[in-house]
Amino acid sequence: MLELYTHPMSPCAQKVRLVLEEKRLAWQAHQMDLAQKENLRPQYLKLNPKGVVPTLVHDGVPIVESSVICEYLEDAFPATRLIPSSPLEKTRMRLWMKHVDEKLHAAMASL
Ligand SMILES: N[C@@H](CCC(=O)N[C@@H](CS)C(=O)NCC(=O)O)C(=O)O
Repeated sequence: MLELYTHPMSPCAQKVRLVLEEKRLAWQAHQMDLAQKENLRPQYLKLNPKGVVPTLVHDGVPIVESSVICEYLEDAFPATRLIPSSPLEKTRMRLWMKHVDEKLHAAMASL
């Protein structure tokens, strides 16, 4: 069972939702109310000590950090491959991941 703690405006969570959908996996969403600081409640901090979304819970085991979650999904569900096999293409994919983590996410936070 795959559960995702998410928020509609979170680019990090959106990245994981895209991977789940591209791989056509069944998953359950837990919409977090960030405005009400639901992410800082002790129950959620047990899953994600930084108190941020997304958090993926796979068969009861929490996995944090959006890029790490995406790579986990690729390893755990290899039937639909999203990471290219060519070393050069893989490098380009990693640069895009880095760009989202370091630039896009920061820009969205400013907005
Ligand atoms: N490096 C983390 C960043 C996660 C992050 O900062 N998430 C934001 C939403 S995009 C969040 O939950 N912020 C908490 C808040 O706004 O209170 C990841 O990629 O998962």
